[in-house]
Amino acid sequence: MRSTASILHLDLDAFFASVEQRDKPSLKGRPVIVGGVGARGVVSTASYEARKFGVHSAMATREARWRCPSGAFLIPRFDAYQQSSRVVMALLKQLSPLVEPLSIDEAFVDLAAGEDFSGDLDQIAELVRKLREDVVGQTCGLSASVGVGSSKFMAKLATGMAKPDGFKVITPGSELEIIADLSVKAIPGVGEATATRLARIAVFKISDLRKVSVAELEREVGKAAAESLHQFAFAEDDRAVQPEREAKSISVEDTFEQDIVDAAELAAIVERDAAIVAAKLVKQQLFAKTINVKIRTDDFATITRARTLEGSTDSVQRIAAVAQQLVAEAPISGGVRLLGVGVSNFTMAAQEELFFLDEDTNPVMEQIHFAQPPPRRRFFDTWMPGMEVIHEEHGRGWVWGQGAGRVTVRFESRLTEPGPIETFSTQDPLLTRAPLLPLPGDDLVEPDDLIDSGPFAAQW
Ligand code: TTP
Ligand code: MG
Repeated sequence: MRSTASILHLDLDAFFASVEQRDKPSLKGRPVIVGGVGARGVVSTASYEARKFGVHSAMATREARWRCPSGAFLIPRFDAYQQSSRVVMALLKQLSPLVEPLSIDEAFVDLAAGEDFSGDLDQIAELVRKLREDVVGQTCGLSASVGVGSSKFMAKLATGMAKPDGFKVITPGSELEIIADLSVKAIPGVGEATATRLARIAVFKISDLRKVSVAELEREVGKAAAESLHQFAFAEDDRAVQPEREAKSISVEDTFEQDIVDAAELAAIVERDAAIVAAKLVKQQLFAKTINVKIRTDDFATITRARTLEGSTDSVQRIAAVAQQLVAEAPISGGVRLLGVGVSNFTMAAQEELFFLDEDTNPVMEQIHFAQPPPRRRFFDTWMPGMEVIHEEHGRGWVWGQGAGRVTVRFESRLTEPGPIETFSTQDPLLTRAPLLPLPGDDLVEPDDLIDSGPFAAQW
């Protein structure tokens, strides 16, 4: 913990859903659910309006439809999310060279490394006000919640308290009191499994943790975890903000002569790939935070799934375990034609993961491309709800739904008022996919941030 509130944490509000509401004016103020729309789809996120119906990330889309039948269910548009993410990250880099992205919509900033930072609370409030205003302006309307505190732990906690669309500083000196009554699950890396073990020794709140000895904790959670739990309980957290070295990735992939269906065989291939990737990391003296897999199924859908760790690693076992889990959870019904393992989000020092007890609970980012439909498939399979399209006569719009050879499009965009709905044949030659509209903040993004290096780059 530092003496000033110099660590800032930013997280965009209902990110994917907010981008959709921004780009589809008729969805403003309405429940929007972004995610897989197929029978086995999973919700990526829900707008705050949809959350009132109990819909949340990682819920089966089927259940979400049942809970919120009036919701708009849309597939993710990763290129649009990545565009806005880059703009926000560029704004953060204006505050300080030390920016550590945690996921597509979340980052830490070490304000003390920026110019003229005094730690004065009025100065911080003004800086954050301007930042949040710039996020709205440069992304055409997205809102960010921001937390500031004396450590990463405090800053992220503050963001949680500020959500949605808010700002909160945990003032230096108030840390111990603020966290005392929180559940131990507020501590970074503590999930259900650790919480259950702690409950066995009557530790539920952070203040309970302070009363037990490290020795007693050790018996429940092991040595490394016990020590850091104890430190977090006293708000001791000196973790540095670690900027990414470069926006790069390392990956390896194979295409198989015959589709593979056997899960054990897939797991073995993943392990071999993980070893290759880990060796490259070691050679370059890098550690990766994000592990991803790429799978092409027998129907030519390409699925990429990624998970970001609490820490960073170059361990074969760790990479293999996460990648195997990602493959095991992927919606593969038939055989697998191509399989790849990749890592990205590099740091130069290992950031030790504090808790291995828990299952990996960080969100999985999933992207399914239908860009290469198999020749047998008919053209209309590529019209998915939410896609942006252009009709030569009606202009820009987005796919509302399709079925029985018809596709329904609502003609509106970020630049228009809510617009009318028209229906066409799915084979209408005047209807095509639309390119992204530019954002004011595109100019802030350094060309280097756009370099596409390897098959997994530009994932989000
Ligand atoms: P979050 O920041 O966790 O969620 P959010 O931005 O939608 O909502 P809020 O922060 O206001 O609570 O995740 C950022 C994006 O990452 C989210 O919009 C969609 C994606 N995501 C997934 O794809 N799967 C998941 O399980 C989660 C949690 C997020
Ligand atoms: Mg968010």
